[in-house]
Amino acid sequence: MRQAGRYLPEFRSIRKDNQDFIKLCLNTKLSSEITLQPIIRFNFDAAIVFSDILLIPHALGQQVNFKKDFGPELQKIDFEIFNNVRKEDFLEKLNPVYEIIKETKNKLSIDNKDTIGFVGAPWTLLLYMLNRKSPKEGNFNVFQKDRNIHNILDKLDEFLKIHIEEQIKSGASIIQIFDSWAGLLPEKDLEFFSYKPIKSLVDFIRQKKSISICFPRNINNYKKFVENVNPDVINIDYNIDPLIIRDTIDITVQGGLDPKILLQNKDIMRDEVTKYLKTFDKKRYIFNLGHGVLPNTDPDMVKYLVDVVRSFNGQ
Ligand code: 1CP
Repeated sequence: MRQAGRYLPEFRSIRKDNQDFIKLCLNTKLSSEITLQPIIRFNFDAAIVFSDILLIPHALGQQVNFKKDFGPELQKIDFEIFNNVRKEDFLEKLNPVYEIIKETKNKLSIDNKDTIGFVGAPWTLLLYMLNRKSPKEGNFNVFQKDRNIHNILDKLDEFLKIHIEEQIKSGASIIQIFDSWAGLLPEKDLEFFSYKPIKSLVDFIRQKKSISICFPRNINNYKKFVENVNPDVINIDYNIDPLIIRDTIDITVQGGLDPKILLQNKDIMRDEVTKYLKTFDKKRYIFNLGHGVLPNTDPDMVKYLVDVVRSFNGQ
């Protein structure tokens, strides 16, 4: 959940000198350093590789720019290029990501910590690729009938598997699948756009003897998602009541805490963190947030949060 994010001064300092975000993600030396920054500072149990879900459209020939105070901006898909991308060229473009994972794994294996690789879910990527900017302002329904949808989803399935396999080969022991915009789908479309394409990736990850964590942000029915997709771990968002999750879901649960809680004082934060830990005390639970750390978070609050989690004794 955005471990490096924008709240760490050591990240911001590198970012200031590297305005081109995609280029930074493909800079092995700097991205390896960024991946380890939060581990050095907080001693988290696992590191998520510093990269981005939008490197996939980039590697499929669609130009992506991250604009200051705006977010990602994508050029129109050129289907002449998109339909003819070769596996070798895709892997060559993304090779720095695999190098970052190898380097991270080498450094972390001494401490027995996992390296987490990740991909965006097909629906979330499709949305960015067709909407060409963040869908947070709405207006995404306009392309529900776009005739290219099947073609794009098929390509994403093929190339996301290539990307997942290479991350596993490079040393990622867990793959997290971010369906950040699953919550925008009406109930009737969840099966086609979210469950089915994610299940294909989850099955693939299992076949490769790795572990999958799914994050279908803001959906109403996590039980149905888990029944349909069958991932190893489900990461919940902060809008869902953890008690409902505890009582309806049997697989390992991760996350949930609202990142805004880290903007409160330490006492409030300790109570909220403890609420999650107590709720899942008798279950398999991985503490994490319900979405990324916010840019205006004080790193000391993250440090305190780790202390609270580590010292929890079930009382
Ligand atoms: O520690 C880390 O930072 C981990 C690496 C990581 C991950 C796992 C980054 C770096 N991005 C992601 C995933 C990601 N990227 C998601 C899924 C998780 C989520 O919902 O947050 C999404 C939707 C993106 C797309 C993206 N990347 C956006 C658009 C968000 C929106 O509102 O539509 C933006 C702004 C980014 C930039 C980005 N990616 C990562 C960082 C640290 C940043 C911020 C960079 C900066 O502004 O300096």
